Amino acid sequence: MLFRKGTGIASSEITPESVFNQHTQGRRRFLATAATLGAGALAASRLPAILNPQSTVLAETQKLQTVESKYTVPDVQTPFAKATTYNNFYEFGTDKSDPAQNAHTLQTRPWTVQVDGMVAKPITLDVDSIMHYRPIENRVYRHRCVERWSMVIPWDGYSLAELIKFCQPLPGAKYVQFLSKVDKKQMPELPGGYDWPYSEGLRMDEAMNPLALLCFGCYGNVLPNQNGAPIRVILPWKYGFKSIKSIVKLHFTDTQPRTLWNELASNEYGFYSNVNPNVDHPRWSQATERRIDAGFLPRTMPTTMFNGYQDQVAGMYTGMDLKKYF
Ligand SMILES: Nc1nc2c(c(=O)[nH]1)N[C@H]1C(S)=C(S)[C@@H](COP(=O)(O)O)O[C@H]1N2
Ligand SMILES: [Mo]
Repeated sequence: MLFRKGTGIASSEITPESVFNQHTQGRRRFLATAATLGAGALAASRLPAILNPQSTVLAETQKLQTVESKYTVPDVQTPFAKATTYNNFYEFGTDKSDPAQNAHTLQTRPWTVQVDGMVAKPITLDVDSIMHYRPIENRVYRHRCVERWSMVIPWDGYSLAELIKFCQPLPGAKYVQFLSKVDKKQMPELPGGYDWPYSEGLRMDEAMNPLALLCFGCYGNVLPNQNGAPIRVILPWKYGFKSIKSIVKLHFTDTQPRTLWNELASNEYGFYSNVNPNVDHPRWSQATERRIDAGFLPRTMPTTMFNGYQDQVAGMYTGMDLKKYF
């Protein structure tokens, strides 16, 4: 079976070899994927620039086996071609079109995620063992960038809470910090002026909320590099920058962790950054958004509180002044 319950990542000090031996199926799929990517690169070079890079050439072997999710919204979806060519992934350049052009240099295997800080047992996990730990749900989520555009994307993963429970944070752990990969060799466009690696953080109750998705794919396939392969989080009630890509570390702590954007401009990017039409960004209103979906032209629509996820998340913030804790 692809999906192992319970003990899936329990046996882990984890080298790629030992994981592949435990997860024969995963190993076969990985080898097949690696082979296909080589062929895909050739095919992609014959496609028009807008369809580049190889992520648009999706082979059967890159498909994820997913189950239905109760968290799906009914909105019209953003086409794959738009969700994979209009990205923010500054490690590969600051223009929206840069990641699709440049992120092919990211090496997504072997890949490990280090878990440390206030946990019962610090551990390093192989990304394939994490991916096979729980059934993968296909969740269509609203995705709202602080820059006022929004998309509706089917993401594939399972609740971050499952991994956190596995990690056994100590009772005193109040926050979890995430760090992205940084490697100048794989990221020749890495811009100066930022305190790399990309970092983000969540309060523990936010991280444990079932809407917080640990994400391995989109549109039923493994994540294209430009969307944060091989592992990222998706937090649909927060502005997009909280949804950190290409994660290599989870750090549990009792103090609010640093985050890249918060440190760079704390007046513009708060720690919480919940979608809130009533609290403007200092340089623009957040009351509306430009929805990029299947339509020929983007549509402007009102932004809703918590991006429309009030029922699931508002309770975590009762009594908090959301203008102060923006
Ligand atoms: N490591 C990393 N993660 C990141 C970013 C980034 O630049 N680097 N950009 C963020 C921002 S601003 C947004 S809007 C989303 C975009 O995700 P998408 O390109 O998959 O739509 O990723 C977030 N995660
Ligand atoms: Mo963003």
